[in-house]
Amino acid sequence: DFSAIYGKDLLPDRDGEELTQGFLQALVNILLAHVKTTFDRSTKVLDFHHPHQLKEGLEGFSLELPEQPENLEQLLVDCRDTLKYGVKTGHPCYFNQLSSGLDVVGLAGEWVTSAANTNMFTFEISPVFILMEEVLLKKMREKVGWAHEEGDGIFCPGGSMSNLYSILVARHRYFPKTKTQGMTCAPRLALFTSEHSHYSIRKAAGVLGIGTENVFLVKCDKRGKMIVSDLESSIARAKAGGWVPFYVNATAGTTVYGAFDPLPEIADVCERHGLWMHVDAAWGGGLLLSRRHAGKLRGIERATSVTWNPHKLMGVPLQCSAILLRQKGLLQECNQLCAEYLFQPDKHYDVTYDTGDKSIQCGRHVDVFKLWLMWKAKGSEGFGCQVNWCLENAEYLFNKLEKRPDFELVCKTKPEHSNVCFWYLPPSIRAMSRGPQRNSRLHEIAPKIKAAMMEEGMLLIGYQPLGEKPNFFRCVFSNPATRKEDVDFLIDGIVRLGCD
Ligand code: ABU
Repeated sequence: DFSAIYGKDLLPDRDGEELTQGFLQALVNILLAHVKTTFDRSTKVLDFHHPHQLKEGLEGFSLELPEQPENLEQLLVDCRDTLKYGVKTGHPCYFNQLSSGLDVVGLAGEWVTSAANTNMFTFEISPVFILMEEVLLKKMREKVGWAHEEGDGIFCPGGSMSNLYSILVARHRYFPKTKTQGMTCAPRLALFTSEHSHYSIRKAAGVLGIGTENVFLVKCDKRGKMIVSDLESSIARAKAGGWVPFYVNATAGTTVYGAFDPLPEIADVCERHGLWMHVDAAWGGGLLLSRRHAGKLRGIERATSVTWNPHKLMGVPLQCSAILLRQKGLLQECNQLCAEYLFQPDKHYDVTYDTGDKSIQCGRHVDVFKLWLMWKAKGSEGFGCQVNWCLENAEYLFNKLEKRPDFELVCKTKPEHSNVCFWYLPPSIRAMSRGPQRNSRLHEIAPKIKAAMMEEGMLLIGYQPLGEKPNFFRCVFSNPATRKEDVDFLIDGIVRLGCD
């Protein structure tokens, strides 16, 4: 019982050792219970409460901060309740986001990282983690197909940041004076990305002062793949209009459809026009570890930079994202500012390992250890099997839905990734003929089912509209805990909640 014990009684308090051990063991018990229930199919994915309900406080769980310290018993209750009212993203029936699952070794890695509580800016304070980052970046570049080049890269907070790095470094490569003089010394730059690509490309153009209006959105075919002839004509249109094209983003695994852009053809275009070719493989990068599926990224080896998120398909705990560069030195040159208080050149060790100045951040979280530990635990082969399993689940769902009259697939062809997009058609919709009226009714179905799903809590799946298409469900598989029985449960759940 910790009701008479306070934070000040723990280490470094002189007599705090035993209490610290007791408190942390009690916490570990809470965490273990969370891990166990995460994989328990009879438990809910979420215990939904509206924001105002959580803010008002629930059964002794208050978000308000006190003036006086609270005892450790209360803190343990708060830890338990924080997990209770959160979402179990590792639950086998959590299909909501590209990142899901709860890898136990990855979790152990995260705990070790938190206990180490250090920063990635210098070798001086992160000797082991800095070298692990080097090892991981090299391994990932090898998987991309750059084994024989020196290359570079950095782990950063998420795919959007990785994509931002790619544009920043590309601009530096062609217009290095922008580092010191800003956009006044650059022409009107144009960059190209498909209409199905991630919004982070446009966001980065805004952040970097290039401007979102200078991002040309290239058309996609009905499977969501970039149409290369439209890329060619967009480049020609930009040049004719006075823009200077410098960068093309190709996507390997689009966010909604999971489509792969035709990388070899895009590489040909980039070569012909002397453009930087980036591949956003945030979602698709994991396929490089699968012998069965790696061929879907053929052509990635011709890219100049690659975004790859191990926290997505590889199931590494959030967050873990890398930007990989084919050419060494550019990242440093682009971002280095040599702050004397951190990056002293006269340290007694090889200061090229003070890699923090390559980053646009100062402080940088250690995101590498959990990935390194998981790679040790699984090997590349194990990651490959995990990826295959996720794609088998997607194929199972696709095959089931294809045969059912109460569901309609958005893409009729077998999924290349683990995304399966579909509409549920309740009887009232099935009775309607196709057209705008049916579409506007159909648009309301997925949000209604999702609302009921959240209130009930047994499943979670996302939906969105896309272009002219009314709201449809997107099921994504990245959780190795998910089995065929969970896919069946998903289908039955949607029918149960949506049938009119
Ligand atoms: N790029 C963020 C992924 C969003 C999602 O999980 O759908």
